[in-house]
Parts: sequence; C-alpha cells; structure tokens
Amino acid sequence: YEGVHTGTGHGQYNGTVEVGSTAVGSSFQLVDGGRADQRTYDLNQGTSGTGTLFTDDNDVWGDGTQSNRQTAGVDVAYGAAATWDYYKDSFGRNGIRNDGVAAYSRAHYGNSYVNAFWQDSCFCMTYGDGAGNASPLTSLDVAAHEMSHGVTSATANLTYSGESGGLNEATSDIFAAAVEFHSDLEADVPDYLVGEKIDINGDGTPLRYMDKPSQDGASRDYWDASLGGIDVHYSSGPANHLFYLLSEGSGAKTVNGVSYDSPTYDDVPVTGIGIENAASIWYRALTTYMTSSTNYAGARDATLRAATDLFGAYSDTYLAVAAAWAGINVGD
Ligand code: ASN
Ligand code: ZN
Repeated sequence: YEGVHTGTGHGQYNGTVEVGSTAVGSSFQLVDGGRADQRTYDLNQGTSGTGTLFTDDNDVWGDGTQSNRQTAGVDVAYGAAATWDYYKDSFGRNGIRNDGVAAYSRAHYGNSYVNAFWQDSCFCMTYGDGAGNASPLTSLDVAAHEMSHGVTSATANLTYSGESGGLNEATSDIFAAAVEFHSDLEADVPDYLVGEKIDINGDGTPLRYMDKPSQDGASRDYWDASLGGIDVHYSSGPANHLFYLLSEGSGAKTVNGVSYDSPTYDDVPVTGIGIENAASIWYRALTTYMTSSTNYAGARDATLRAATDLFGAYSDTYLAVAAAWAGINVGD
C-alpha cells in the first residue's frame, strides 16, 4: 500500500487514539497525511537534528507503556493533530502560521529531560522523557501549549519577558485548555489544570491551576504593578485566571467532575460565557489587536475590541469580559 492511512495508537496519557500515518512500501511512517504531513520523530535521546521518523510494520503504534518507544510518539503525534484540528475547526486557521505548513514533533529528547519546548528556528516541538518523579512531558495539554507558542510567535509575537511574557505563557495555557475541551478524550478529561497528567511535582498535583493560579505556590492570582518582574510562568497567572473566570464564572463550580473555586479581586461577581466563546475572544485579540509589547492593560483593551467585533459593543458577552478583567484587578 501507499499513501495516507489512519493507524491505531496506544498512548500513555491519551488512551487508544487514531494517528495519521503514511504507507511507504511495506512499512508505515508517523507522517500525518491528513494534516499537511505533520511528522513525528524519535530523537533517541539525542539533542539535535531530527533523529529518525517513527516507523512501524502494522500501523499499530505504542502499547501505552513508557518502555515502548512508540508510546511517546503516539501521545505527541495525537497532541499535534488535536491542536492542528482545534485551530482549523475553531478559527479556520491552517497550521501554526496559517500557511498550510505543518510543524514537526521530536520525542525522547536527551536524558532525564524534564521539559518540552517550541522553537521558531526549526518550526518544531520537542519533548523530554522526564526524570525521577516526572513522567514523559508528552500530554495533550503540554503539546497544545508548546504548539501554541508557535501561533503566538506567528501572530502577536508577545515578547517573552515582562507582562507581555506572562501573556505569551497564558496564551499557551489558554489554548491548551481549549484543545483539551475540543478533543474531549475519555483518557484525558478536559480541565482547567495544566500538566495534570505528567506528575511533575511527584505528588499528583498539576503544574498550574487556572481557576486560582496561586495554588501552585508561585503564580499570581491578580495583576499588580510588580507583575512584570517575575518569571513568565508565574505572571501568566492573572491571565489564566481571567480566562477561567470568563469561561466558567466566579465561585465554586464542578466541570467534568473536577472542582474549582475561583476567587475575584474585591469579590466582583463574574458570569461565565463558556470556554469556546472565551477562546474565540482571546484568539481574535491575539491575532488582530495584540502586539509584541502588549501588557495586561493592553490585553484588556484587545479582548474588549474582540468581544465588540464578535458579540457587539456592550453586549452581555462584552460586559462579561469587562467583569472578568475587573476580577483580576485590571480596570479602565
Ligand atoms: N515548557 C516551557 C514553556 O513552554 C519551556 C520554556 O520554559 N520556554 O514555557
Ligand atoms: Zn510555555
């Protein structure tokens, strides 16, 4: 056989999923023919180049265990496919740069590497196997987070320091959550937690919480003038919080069996508009109004403009956006 196939993957985090493959002679490659030939490589513990494409004889990939090298390939290939589909289905975006070109993924980077990252230079995502308590950094939200760095780079290009850096990080967490909800996997229940599958803290807690970011011990819940001076993975907190509030509203709520309790600045009440509407507003703000130097005040303005475009000035939705910003101490 030749050409585009759909194989079966057994991921460690995503469960049993379809993966796009390509038949070449009597073998298959992890090359997603339905998504611009988006490729998945095995770096085989290397730290440069592409290693080798994942290949397989029967188009059944991985076995759900970490010891099978293909398993990580399945999870990151699925993550890349789900993120591709999310941007296409939700916004008609054709790839990270909206030019129909696919980024590629590299699994099994280095030894005991506890991170994953996006690089503009290779137009690719890279994933470590984790070490000690941490499991492979290959979950759906991690893949969507890294790939969304590519989208930010290709659009607003938010500078990765100061308040714009926090907004850059939050944009990746926001679309990571949106991709989870869009994929709706049984094996990865959609939530407003980041990295809840990879056990990076070794005690079962997530890497970040969007309903109340300070639960991680370092992220901020609210904007204040010192925000631009802290690490971008913590100054993302207020924007992640804004996105949760806008999606689900303030106070206690259980979504898909996960309980949240989202506080607000001065206890202002916020009514949620649903994650799809919230993500549409953030996407339009990111791609139309934010620039490399946008700060929190500028992001508020960008999302209000986006809400005006999509839902009308002073519509209930527009007013919910304003209330959510007030809820993180960003006003006019
Ligand atoms: N995984 C991290 C991130 O996407 C890598 C980094 O610190 N840049 O933020
Ligand atoms: Zn990031």
